Amino acid sequence: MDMRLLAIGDIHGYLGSLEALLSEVNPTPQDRVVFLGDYVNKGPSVSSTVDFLIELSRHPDWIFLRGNHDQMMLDTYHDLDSLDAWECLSGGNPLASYGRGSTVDLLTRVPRSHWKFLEERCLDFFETESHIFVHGGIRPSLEPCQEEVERLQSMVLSDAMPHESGRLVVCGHSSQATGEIADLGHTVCIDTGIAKGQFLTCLDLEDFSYTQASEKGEIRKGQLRPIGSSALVEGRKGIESESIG
Ligand SMILES: [Mn+2]
Repeated sequence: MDMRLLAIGDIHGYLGSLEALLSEVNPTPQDRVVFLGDYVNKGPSVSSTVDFLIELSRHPDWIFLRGNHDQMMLDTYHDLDSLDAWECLSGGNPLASYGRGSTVDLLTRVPRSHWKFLEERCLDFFETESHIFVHGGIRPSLEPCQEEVERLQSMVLSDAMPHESGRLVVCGHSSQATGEIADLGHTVCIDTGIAKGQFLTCLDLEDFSYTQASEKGEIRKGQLRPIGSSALVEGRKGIESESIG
């Protein structure tokens, strides 16, 4: 089998869904897997999710992006001024899976390996000749390395425009309450709302097949675009048809 290019959406501490998804997709070390970020907050198993991701990060070519929730956790670690905003964003005690106590107390219980993973192993973006991977979004005229980190992490899908490079932008962050992938032609959002009772998604960017797992580990599969679609050509078609008028 050829190497696959796979993207996985916002996990938010739903380890069971991630395990179910990976056992179905069964990525090999030859596949390139891009995790789009937001590993923490909301879900039941944040701590064990990060442990699991650290294990996966031994694959040297697998990519882990840093989402805005992951960034808030790091920000709070470095400066407690971010605490209120982080707790508000998480909708509760974001570190409940690390033990009992206040968020401030639990910050000291987060293993060093978790901070190291979030800080050093995670990236703000990843790009190929045909794709740009970000957690949130990117402005159309900027290369990813030129874009502000805050925008890469937090831009919303409703602000997405066709990237001037013609590359397909693959993002998470803007959770789709329907559980369906949002395909704008030029941008594909695969945050399919696992934290809202929907699905965690893995999209294969070579053939546009996808696999989803629910919180209970139920699997469903589908085809986002016809087999044989090219990211670059389809993206450009999208740009032409959308820029009219
Ligand atoms: Mn996010």
